[in-house]
Amino acid sequence: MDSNWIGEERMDAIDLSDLIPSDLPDGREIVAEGLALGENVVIGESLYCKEKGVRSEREWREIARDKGIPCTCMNIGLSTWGETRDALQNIYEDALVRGVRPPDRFNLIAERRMGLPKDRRAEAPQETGPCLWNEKDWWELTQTVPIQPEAADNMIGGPGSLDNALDALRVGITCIGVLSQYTWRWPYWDDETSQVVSVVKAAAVLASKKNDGVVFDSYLEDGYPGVFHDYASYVGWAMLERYVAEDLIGAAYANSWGGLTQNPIIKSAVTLALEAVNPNRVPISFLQGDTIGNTPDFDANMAVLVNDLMMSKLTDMRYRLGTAPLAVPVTETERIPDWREVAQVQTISRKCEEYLPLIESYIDWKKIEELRNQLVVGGKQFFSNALGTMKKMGVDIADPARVLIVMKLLGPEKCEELFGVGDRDDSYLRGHKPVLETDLVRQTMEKRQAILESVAKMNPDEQLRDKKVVVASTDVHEFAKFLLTSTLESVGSKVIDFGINRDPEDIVKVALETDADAIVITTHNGVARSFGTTLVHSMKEAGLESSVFMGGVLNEDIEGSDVPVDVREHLHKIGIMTPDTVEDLLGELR
Ligand code: B12
Repeated sequence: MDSNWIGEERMDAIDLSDLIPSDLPDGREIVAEGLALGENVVIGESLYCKEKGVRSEREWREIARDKGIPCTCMNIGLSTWGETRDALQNIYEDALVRGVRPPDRFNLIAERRMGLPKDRRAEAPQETGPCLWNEKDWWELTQTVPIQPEAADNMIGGPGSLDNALDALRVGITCIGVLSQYTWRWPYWDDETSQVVSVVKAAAVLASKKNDGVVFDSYLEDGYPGVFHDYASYVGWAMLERYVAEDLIGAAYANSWGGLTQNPIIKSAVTLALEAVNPNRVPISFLQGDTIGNTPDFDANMAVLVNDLMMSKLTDMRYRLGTAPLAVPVTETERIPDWREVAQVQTISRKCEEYLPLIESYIDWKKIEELRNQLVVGGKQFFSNALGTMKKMGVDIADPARVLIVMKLLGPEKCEELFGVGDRDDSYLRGHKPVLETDLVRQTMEKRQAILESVAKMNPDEQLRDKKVVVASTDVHEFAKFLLTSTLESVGSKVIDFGINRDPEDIVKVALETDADAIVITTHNGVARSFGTTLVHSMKEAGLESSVFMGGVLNEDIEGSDVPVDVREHLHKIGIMTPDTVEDLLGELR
């Protein structure tokens, strides 16, 4: 065994304290500033809290938990806030007409620009989702219908975190996220220090309102867990986030998770493991429904939906978690769902509740608890590996800003390689045999195998060998990029993997530097048209003539449509090719 092993972990000469930017202020001072700022904030009253007679969503969840009242959640975010507001109204009225309880809460899936400081939003590239532009928009979040909002995507995590935390509290939103998104990069924003400072300060504002029931939420898969290979690492990561949010900043921290897991039994075990490392029992904000089991057959997706919902609800009921399962519309795999599609699955979700008492006592929970226990042991080990290593390497682990930035700059692969648990085994990508392999990684590896086999049958010829290809993702979605790079490598192309969250101008720079034959872009966030246009424009300016391919979700918000529309025709007009599959890409690359 070489001398670089720390416990079971290999350090490969990384010094974690070297990752800390020299301009990062003391995190404790940032917390003090945030706490002081929070003192002056008056929390508004939402229609939901008013109706329930509580001061915060958390207060109601604890009541619901004690009394066994099931809660539900939905994601919503159409092209503009106005359309989203009208959809909320429609969903609420639809539930009343159908005679089911309306949803308890919604996650506002705001557009990525909301993650930037207020004064930078108007000039930033538009993606899919609503932006809140003024005080009226914010107030309407809590005053349109008695469904409690979570200020979720792009609220806390980016450089605009502080602005959003203050606005959300003022209008009566008492659950605000998403801590894990601090690992994201926002378009044209590379100042890590100011981003982390804003997150820590916003978290401290929430900490100042902890006794009023305010909760700091984190949807785990938006951060590193979304690409971890082992569910034990999920649990360890959640412990790390909780350590920063609760122990170092003083906020009440909640997790939410679930979208990238298809197996309902595994989902139940992981949920219970997350609850077992939640000493203050802040209710898990929501359990996201499965988003990876769905296919283009929307009818078949009903089975995915109901299996997922039933097991989440049964787990919630049996263990009194006080969480809110989130029903995923059956069309979600293809597009942002409209209000009818959201209302449809909300009704199904409420109807499922009627079957819970009939089934619950027949389930062998012992097996699930055994799995939970293994994940808890693994998660605790991951947590202690991470903190122990940071401490040993001179990182001040009592400073929330330092702990966060080290974890961020380390990156998810290294993070799991170094701190991950499970027996050491180099035949696994991260160097450990996972305690429990994640569903998405398993699925992606199966897809990869299938593509590689079909490509091998195509007899890839000399023309593909030695082609220089830059591959990049415009956003956080990285599994397609992994499939693209591994397929291109398998046919001998020289791949320049430019990573995720890339701006068009930077891609052009790299293509020029490497004299690339082709640029291959994977994109999902509904920016395909503007991204492609800027890319082609930058290429022209730079005199670059590489061929360009795009794939993934090729749509964008267009005036007059409340959901993004297909933009392939436009891309073709400006010379961008859009092969349907990775195999087709090889054909067109030749
Ligand atoms: C996993 C996932 C995530 C994970 C990503 C984890 C990660 N580290 O990669 C998380 C939870 C972080 C996430 C976040 C978001 N997501 Co998401 N996500 C998905 C999901 C469920 C699966 C995508 C995936 O990885 N599939 C597996 C890969 C292997 O398949 P694939 O991407 O489809 O790629 C295949 C083909 O498309 C093709 N392909 C892909 N690219 C290319 C390129 C070329 C050149 C070629 C030839 C082929 C090709 O080849 C692949 C193999 O077959 C989809 C919904 C779905 N079920 O598809 C939504 C989805 C893509 N996400 C969506 C959105 C909106 C977001 C967010 C913006 C939401 C938000 N506001 O916060 C954020 C992104 C924020 C950011 N900073 O970028 C939307 C996009 C909607 C749209 N444009 O209409 C989708 C469709 C869900 C939805 N309906 O709302 N997401």
